[in-house]
Amino acid sequence: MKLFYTVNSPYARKVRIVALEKRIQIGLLEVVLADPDCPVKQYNPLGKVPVLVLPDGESLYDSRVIVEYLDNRTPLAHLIPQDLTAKIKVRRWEALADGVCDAAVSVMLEQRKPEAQQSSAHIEKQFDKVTRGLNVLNLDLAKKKWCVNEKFSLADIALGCALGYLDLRFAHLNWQESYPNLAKHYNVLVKRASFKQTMPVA
Ligand SMILES: N[C@@H](CCC(=O)N[C@@H](CS)C(=O)NCC(=O)O)C(=O)O
Repeated sequence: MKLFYTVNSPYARKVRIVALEKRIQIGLLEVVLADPDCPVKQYNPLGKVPVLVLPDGESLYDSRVIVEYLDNRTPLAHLIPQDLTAKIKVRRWEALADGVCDAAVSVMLEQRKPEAQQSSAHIEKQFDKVTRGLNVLNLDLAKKKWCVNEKFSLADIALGCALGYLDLRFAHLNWQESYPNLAKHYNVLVKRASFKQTMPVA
């Protein structure tokens, strides 16, 4: 199995952390999406990372499909609960954490445009999503040790990847100050080997 990824993609990081936590060996193929010869389009018509290519040549995307596939490859330490109620809770955390990333990525891309072409209305709308998302994540986490059912899961991984991405791209937001529950949880997550090994690179 090989994974097309970029070092700073929070979605690809989520997949890499799941593979590390589950001790599943995957070959990592770093790509540059802006490169006209970037091979990702051959495997994912949407041209996005992550893409997991299976030994039989089939390719899997997006990150949510890949993590479900990996989690079911081995019974070791399930990161997505088998019980439906718990599973839906975990996947909702993931949806919100990924959604915060979607909005943050959108701001980052807008801010990379020449200043005259940037839309401040677009940036404000996307930042509102980030803020509302963080608010809900912080309230839902409250003082709990883990996001769902007192057990480390994909919910914690997705949340950690979203927070790591905000640190990378928008350090000035200083989200740790406004969202103390998230800050405490993030400090625990970043001590895990899987998080350390996949830290984004400024
Ligand atoms: N929903 C997708 C999002 C993937 C995504 O947006 N990846 C970004 C990198 S962070 C990308 O490949 N962007 C290239 C593009 O949109 O053309 C997932 O969870 O895998």
